[in-house]
Amino acid sequence: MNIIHKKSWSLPESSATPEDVFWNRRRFLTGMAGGGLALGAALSSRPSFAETDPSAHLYPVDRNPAYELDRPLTDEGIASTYNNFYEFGSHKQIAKAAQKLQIRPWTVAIDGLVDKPQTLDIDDILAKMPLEERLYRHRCVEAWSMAVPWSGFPLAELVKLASPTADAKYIRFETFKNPEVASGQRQSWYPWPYVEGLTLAEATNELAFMATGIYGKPLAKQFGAPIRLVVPWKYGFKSIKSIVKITFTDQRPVSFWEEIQGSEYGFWANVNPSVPHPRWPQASERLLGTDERRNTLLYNGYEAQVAHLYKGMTGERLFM
Ligand SMILES: Nc1nc2c(c(=O)[nH]1)N[C@H]1C(S)=C(S)[C@@H](COP(=O)(O)O)O[C@H]1N2
Ligand SMILES: [Mo]
Repeated sequence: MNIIHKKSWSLPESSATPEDVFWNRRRFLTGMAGGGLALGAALSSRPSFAETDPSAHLYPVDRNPAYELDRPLTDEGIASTYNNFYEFGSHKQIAKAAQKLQIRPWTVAIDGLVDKPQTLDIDDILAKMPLEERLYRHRCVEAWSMAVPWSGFPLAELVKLASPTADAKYIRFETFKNPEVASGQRQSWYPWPYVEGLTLAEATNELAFMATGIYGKPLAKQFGAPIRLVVPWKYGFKSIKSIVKITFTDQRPVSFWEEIQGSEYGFWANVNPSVPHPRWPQASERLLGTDERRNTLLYNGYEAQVAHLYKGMTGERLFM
């Protein structure tokens, strides 16, 4: 996403570590460390960032066949090296920097309008929740898209566990804040921490998903480990990464991008090809890792599941 306060020292995409240099360096180092025998193994596949994740044994999980794609899955190597995670830089090549994030211990606080505020350990969440795999499309407002196999559980399950009071109407999600680890958070003109929000009706829609894994493994850090939101009918910025706090509230949350530029990034941000964004026409999208463009679909193709949520809403900017 382009930022209004573009500073002269912010990196253009082209000046970041190129993917190939990055991977070659890793292979080289792996080969050195493991000696000659390890070199062959290191060359045969890209190393997984998730190698030491304590939840690795939980994956892969069974795929829920209800969610089908109309396009091939995006290549894992490509999706893992083209990320938006402004905490680690305002460009796409943040995968390496994101490895500094410590994902254990990790807790998620649940507070606000709930029967009993509580702080949950990520491994307790993983043990309690019914993990499944879902193939979803992902559409960034920058007009690129991907199709990936998430692992995780329905957000509705977490809402049930939280037991919101009758007054709760929205959920506010918050990402970690640690400028020592996340250099992007030293850029003080951004309103850290990253915040996002949903209505309770959206959060309990069947599509709203908490991802803890991807490609049959725990989430690599650049994808927002150890737990992130996935709301595939909305522009990608709604799918907040590395969540530490979930607050039930009767006030509509103001999200990170909305606070920066509310005229461009609203609360609803539902995908709609016929509502152009000031920076990007939204009629079509580039399929990440290919030369293909496709026409963008209303609600990113999830109209049947979510259109009813917005029936009769007037005076709301539903598509920005
Ligand atoms: N905390 C946090 N969450 C975030 C972002 C971010 O910068 N910080 N970027 C968002 C945007 S714009 C997109 S498109 C997706 C990208 O997810 P991916 O890198 O896993 O493809 O994450 C979203 N979640
Ligand atoms: Mo995005």
